[in-house]
Amino acid sequence: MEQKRVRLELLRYVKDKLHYFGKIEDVEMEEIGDGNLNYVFRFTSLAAAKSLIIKKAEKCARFSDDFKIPLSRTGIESFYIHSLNHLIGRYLPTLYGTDVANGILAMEDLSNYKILRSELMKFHAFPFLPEALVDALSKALMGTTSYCIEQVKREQMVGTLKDNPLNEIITKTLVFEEPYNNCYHRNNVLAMNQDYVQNELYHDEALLKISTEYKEKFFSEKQALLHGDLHTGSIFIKEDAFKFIDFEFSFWGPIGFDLGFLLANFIFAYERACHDSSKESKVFQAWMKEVILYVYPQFTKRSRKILCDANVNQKEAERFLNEIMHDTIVYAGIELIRRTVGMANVKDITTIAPLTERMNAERRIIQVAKKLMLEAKNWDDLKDIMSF
Ligand code: SR1
Ligand code: MG
Repeated sequence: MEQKRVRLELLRYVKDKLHYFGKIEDVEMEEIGDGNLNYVFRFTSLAAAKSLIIKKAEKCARFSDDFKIPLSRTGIESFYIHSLNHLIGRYLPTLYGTDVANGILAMEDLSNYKILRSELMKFHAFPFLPEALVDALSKALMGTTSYCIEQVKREQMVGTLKDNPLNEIITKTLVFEEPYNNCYHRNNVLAMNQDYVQNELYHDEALLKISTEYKEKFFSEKQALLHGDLHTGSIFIKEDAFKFIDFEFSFWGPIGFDLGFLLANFIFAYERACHDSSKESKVFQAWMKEVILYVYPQFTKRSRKILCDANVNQKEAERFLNEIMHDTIVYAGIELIRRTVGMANVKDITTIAPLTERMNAERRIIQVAKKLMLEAKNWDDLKDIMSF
C-alpha cells in the first residue's frame, strides 16, 4: 500500500464526505492496526480536539500483496453493524460513514479500549466480562435466528449477505482443510512439533472427516448472523465495557461457530497462563475457568428464555440449544487446531518461552482439540473440558 496515496484519499474522504474535522491542516494520521487483512488508522485533530478511526480495505491483504481479497468486505462489516445495532448497539463501535467502493469504514475512536487478547496475555481479569458476553451473544445470535425475526424480513437480510467471499478464500482452506494435511504448504508448525503433528493430525483421517462435515455445516446452515471470526483479538475492552470489532468475516451460519471460536481462544489464554508460575497467573487461570463455565451454560439459559418469549415449542428449543452446544465444542476443537498448526497462529501460544514449554503447550492443545472434535457428544459438562 502506498501510504501517501492512501493518506490523501482518506483525508479527502474525512473532509469532503464526513465533514468531521473543521480544517484538516492539523489532522494527523497514524497507523494503529496490525491485523492480517486491513489497515487501521487514527486521525486526530488537536485543534478540534477530535479523533476518529478509519479502517481501510485494499484489494489485497495487509500481510501480503499476493493475497487477493475483495473490497466487498467493507460493506459486509457495515451490514453487520447496521443489522445488529438495535440488538447489541452498546457492544458495537459507532459507525460514522462507509464508502464500500473505496473500502473505507469510518468509526468512533476506541483508544480508551485495549485488545482483549493482549490483556489476557498479561493475566488481566475483567469481572464484568462473562455476564456482558452472555448478554451480547444471546441477543445477537438468538435475535437473528428464524425464531426471532419475521420471515420476509429475514429472507431479505439473508439475501443481502448471501455469502461472504472470505469464507471461500480464507476460512474454507485455512480453518477446515489445510491444518489436517498441509495441502498448500502454508502451515506454521513449530520445528520441534513437526513429527508430532504428522502423526497426530496429518495421519488421523477421522479428524479430517469431522472437519469436512463441519465445513459443510458452516456453508449450509444459516442459523444466525455470525461475527465469523470471533476470537479475543476481535474484542476491544476496558474496565467496565467491551466492543466487538472486525466484522469482515460476518455471514449467516451455525451459531456454534462463533461460540466455539471464542471458547478456543479462552482456552489459549488459559493454556498460556498454565506455563507461568506467578501468583497472578494462578488467579487468572481460576478466573478464566470461571468465565468459560459461566458463559456457555448461561448462554444456553438466556437463549432458552429468548426462545420461550418468542413462543418456540419447548422441545424444539431444547433440540436447537443442544445442537448449538455440540457444534460449539467441535468448532472450538477446529479453531484450536488451526491456530496451533495452521497459517495464522496466536500470540498467546507463540510467545510461550522457552521453546520446550511452547512445544508442550501446543501438544496439550492438540490433544484437547482432538478430544473435543472426536468426543463432542460426550462433553455435556464443560467442567470436564477445563480439567485437561
Ligand atoms: C489470512 S487471514 C488469517 C486469519 O486472520 C483473520 O483474523 C482470520 O482469523 C483469518 O483466518
Ligand atoms: Mg480480524
